[in-house]
Amino acid sequence: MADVGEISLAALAGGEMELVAEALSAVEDGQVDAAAATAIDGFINQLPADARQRIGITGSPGVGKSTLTAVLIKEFRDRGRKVGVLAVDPSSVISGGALLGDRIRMHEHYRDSSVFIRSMSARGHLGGLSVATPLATKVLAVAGYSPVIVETVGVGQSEVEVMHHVDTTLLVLSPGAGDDIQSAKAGIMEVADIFVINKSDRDLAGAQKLRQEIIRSQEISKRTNGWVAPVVIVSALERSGISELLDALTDHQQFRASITR
Ligand SMILES: Nc1nc2c(ncn2[C@@H]2O[C@H](COP(=O)(O)OP(=O)(O)OP(=O)(O)O)[C@@H](O)[C@H]2O)c(=O)[nH]1
Ligand SMILES: [Mg+2]
Repeated sequence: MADVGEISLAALAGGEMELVAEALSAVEDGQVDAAAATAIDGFINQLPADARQRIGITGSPGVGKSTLTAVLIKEFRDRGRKVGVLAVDPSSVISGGALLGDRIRMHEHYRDSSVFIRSMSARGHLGGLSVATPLATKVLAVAGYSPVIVETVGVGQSEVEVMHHVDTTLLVLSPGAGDDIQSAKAGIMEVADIFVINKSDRDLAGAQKLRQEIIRSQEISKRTNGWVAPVVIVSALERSGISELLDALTDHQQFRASITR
């Protein structure tokens, strides 16, 4: 079987954290050739759908992506799942203070070997993070992590690109702060499978108003595949609305399964 860097797929499937870390470094350094990538795809395609679920989380800086990620980690851990997290910052090659802060925030899961958190950089990778990240999500899937949550920083073009390689994209918004749909960057609204309006604890009326705006814009531009992205109001801080969000994730997963069958 092909290797990821120095590591065989069989060893990687054993899920040992040190091997996973090493394999991810090989991905970042561009050491995974086409044959290995094909072998990884072959391995993953045998897995049942819920053993290779990938969730993307995007949205403006400070909107609450990392807080929400931490909440989702806990929910999936409670369900006995192994959770992988990739924090991706396409704008900087060196992972900066923000990502470090995220790691500390997710610290309650640090000693839990069933949670693997990694800040991604595209060190030597030709094609950058939009190539390295999808491969990294697959490496985590081989190692038994599902879901793999990909959090991006910001909502630029490379984030949109990264989100094309996950199964379900959450676009996190918050009421006020000029974060209405008019100011959302082109392309990002289209990529959302689920809209998450966070920080509703601060402004519930604003959150409801934003939900109406999104629903109205969806009536104007319908998706070609028939999926109408639900709009879920949450507070990651107070952990409210989370079961609705998990229901929406399940619905979208089932929808995907029904159209690819
Ligand atoms: N009131 C309130 N504050 C929140 C909520 N979710 C997150 N915050 C706060 O918003 C700030 C930013 O949260 P993060 O989770 O770091 O946001 P982020 O989107 O990951 O930020 P970047 O990674 O820097 O783009 C923190 O101070 C959080 O405590 C929420 O539901 N309600
Ligand atoms: Mg963050």
